[in-house]
Amino acid sequence: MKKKVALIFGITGQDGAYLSKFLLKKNYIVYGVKRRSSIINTHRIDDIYKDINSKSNFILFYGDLTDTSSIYNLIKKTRPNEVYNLAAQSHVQVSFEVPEYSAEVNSLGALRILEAIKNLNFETKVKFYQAGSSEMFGRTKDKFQNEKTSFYPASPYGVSKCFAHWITINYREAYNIFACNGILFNHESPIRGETFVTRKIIQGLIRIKNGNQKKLFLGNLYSKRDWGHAKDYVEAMWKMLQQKKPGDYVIATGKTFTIKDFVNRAAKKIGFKIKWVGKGINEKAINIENSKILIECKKRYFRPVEVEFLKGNAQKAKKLLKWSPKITLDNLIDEMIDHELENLS
Ligand code: NAP
Ligand code: G4F
Repeated sequence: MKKKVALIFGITGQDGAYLSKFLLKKNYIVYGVKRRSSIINTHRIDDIYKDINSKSNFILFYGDLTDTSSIYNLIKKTRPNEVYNLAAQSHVQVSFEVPEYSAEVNSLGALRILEAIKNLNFETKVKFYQAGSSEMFGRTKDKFQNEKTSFYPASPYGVSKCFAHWITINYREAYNIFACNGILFNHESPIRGETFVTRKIIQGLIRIKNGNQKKLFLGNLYSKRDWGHAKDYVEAMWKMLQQKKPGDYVIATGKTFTIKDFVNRAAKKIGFKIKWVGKGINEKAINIENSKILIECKKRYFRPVEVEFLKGNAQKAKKLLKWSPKITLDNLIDEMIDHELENLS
């Protein structure tokens, strides 16, 4: 049987790496789009090249979501059955500093891919996955967010993802493209970017434990996030594209925790006994064993507007995709700690 072909934008990112491995196991040919950078940026997928069985089905090309011709040429050249748009300026706080660039990549990038799929008009329909985000719910007051919850984005990133979401629906309805939006809640892993809060906390605490860092500086400790594992979430992306009809799906665990809860769990597992003192920007975590400050809050890590509360309801995915998360928050934290310790040794 002819192998299916997937083209992944954002292959060098966290989800790109997990999705590549997932699809290669399913016997796909995986083409990935990486952007040019001044240092090698493929560390998350380098292990695929070391695996002799995967190597020949895994090919990378240069391209960029800000470059229409590269997108068009790559889709034309690779003739994919499935296109996954995982590429983005994905950091919410950074999007306040580079709002125009964030919109250029996250909003217009999705449009450029859809335009290429529409104009190339291959005989075999190309299926399209758009990486949407729970950030689109932003300042919602709903206690659980599902596919019917109204968007109220609270950052240039969130707004840019709303455009991508709606343009995906628009191209599905206007041009009958098999296009799906995943509305994914936060998902983490040992290869999560180092400036996202979960990885930052675990890396920081382990460095302090080993005497390589003095303190960890954080921002808002009281926002709540619904954290899952990237490995579970890429499976949901694939499942969306295997359905008879295209649709939009919330992917979440349905559980929510504060940043402080996450710190407490991670600190305990790493072997710290901590107590919290002070309030607001002056709140600190103290290491009980030596009375030293372990964590402090810093103004620069607070956002101009915060998404205070995210908790997803993934009942639709459970029912139609037969998807539910397998990895718990505690298992995720254990895996992230083990990975960090392994890296150090
Ligand atoms: P990530 O680790 O930040 O990866 C983003 C990827 O996009 C990287 O490969 C990056 O390349 C690439 N990229 C950035 N700008 C690009 C451009 N102009 N042209 C081409 N590629 C570009 O993000 P992730 O956590 O894997 O998330 C994947 C997608 O899901 C993103 O769209 C994100 O916004 C969305 N999402 C993530 C979460 C989450 O919790 N992880 C939740 C909801 C939605 P470099 O490696 O060169 O930087
Ligand atoms: O880890 P974060 O930066 O993730 P955030 O903002 O929720 O965005 C991530 O998840 C979205 C899905 O909802 C994705 F679409 C997006 O691409 C990205 O993957 O921050 C989580 C929370 C925030 O409330 C933030 O204010 O942690 C708080 N926080 C507190 N101190 C911090 C810090 N966040 C970061 N990055 N760094 C801090 O020092």
